[in-house]
Amino acid sequence: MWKFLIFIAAVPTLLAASVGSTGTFLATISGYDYLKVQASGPMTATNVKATCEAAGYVTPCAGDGTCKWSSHDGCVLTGLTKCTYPLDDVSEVLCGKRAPLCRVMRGVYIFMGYNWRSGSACGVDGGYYCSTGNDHSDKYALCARDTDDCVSNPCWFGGTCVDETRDFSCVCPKGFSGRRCEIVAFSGKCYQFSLDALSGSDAEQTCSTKNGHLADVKDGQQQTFITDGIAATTGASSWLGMKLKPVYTLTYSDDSVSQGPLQISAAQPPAHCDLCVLLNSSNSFQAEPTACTEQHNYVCQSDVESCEPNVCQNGGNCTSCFAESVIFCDCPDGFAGTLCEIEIDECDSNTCQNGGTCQDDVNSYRCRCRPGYMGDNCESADVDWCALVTCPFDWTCHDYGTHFTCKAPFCPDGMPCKERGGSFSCRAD
Ligand SMILES: [Ca+2]
Ligand SMILES: [Ca+2]
Repeated sequence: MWKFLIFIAAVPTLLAASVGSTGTFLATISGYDYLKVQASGPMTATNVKATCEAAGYVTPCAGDGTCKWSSHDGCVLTGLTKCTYPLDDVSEVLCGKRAPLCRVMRGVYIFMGYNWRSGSACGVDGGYYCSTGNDHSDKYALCARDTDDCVSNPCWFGGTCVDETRDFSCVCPKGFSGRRCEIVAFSGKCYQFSLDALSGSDAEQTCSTKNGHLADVKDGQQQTFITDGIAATTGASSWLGMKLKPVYTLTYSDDSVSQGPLQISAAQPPAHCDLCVLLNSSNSFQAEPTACTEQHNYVCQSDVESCEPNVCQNGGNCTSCFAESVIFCDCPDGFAGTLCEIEIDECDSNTCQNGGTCQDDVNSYRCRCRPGYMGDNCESADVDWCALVTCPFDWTCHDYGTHFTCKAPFCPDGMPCKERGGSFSCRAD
């Protein structure tokens, strides 16, 4: 038992070492971390590459795809740009200087393909740059690893972030959509919380190109939803689709006069003719009249409509918003996925116990139990009741799984013979 536990505990340590905790971190440049890793043997291109790969990293190419020394197999175009002095991209971020002037870069060699100076790597060494790697041993290899793009928690509303190469994607909860799960259906409307800040009129324009408009607030529930939504995403002040007309009449985006619950904060409105309405983050998201020329985040709103055609599979109910740029599929029980394309495997979670086999069905499962077990999940022992009792006279025992009865030929139909306190009688209950 202890050996088993110790083995399990050791695995994460070994894994961590092989997928990139070795070396010294140097800098992060456009989605890649750069590290220097101790090498052993002559600083050839082959050795630099082998050192990076053994540490679980990739081998960055010197320069971009047009660079003569990058046009070889074996390296990854990570975004370095300086072909002739390929270590300068890193040193400039690290030290603000070229590589020979940056102490941490001393002895660092970069892969140059297999044809530069007989397969050498290029390094900063002994006052030379590029120093010929074939003539030096046991220095450092420049390696790179894709950064974790999920570190900043880019997915909103509980979306799950998936790290990708220089990018991320979000798996959104049901009822949410968009690159960062920023589009939400609520009470017959769709809302999109913006990722950027624009002037009031530009924000209005952006919403209308998506066949929507800046969000109005027409009831208290909607106001709470929008305020909570902003707080859960950007947390930034956001434009609403309402205007304050002289003399302080609040109107909706269709120019009708507001009847809703939105109260403009008591703060004195600034003296502008053109006043937009902002939910101010620094004032508990109270509505405030603000010059439309200011740049703020915003919330777009669109009606929820049915889809034409229905692209949801397996009988899913399809709704769309923002001119069908967003599709929501409401899946029947037992189905999942953006388009209800996944038939959920109810056997996935080891539902059948005691070695029972599971058969998946639509929104259900069945367990086939091994001999000696019973129950929906084979969770209970199948007691052989008839082996435990002796029925009196020539009555026969019937095992019903959870109970037994002794049946006598002379009990009337529907009245089995039952035991109570050691004596038997025909009873209907
Ligand atoms: Ca990444
Ligand atoms: Ca199923």
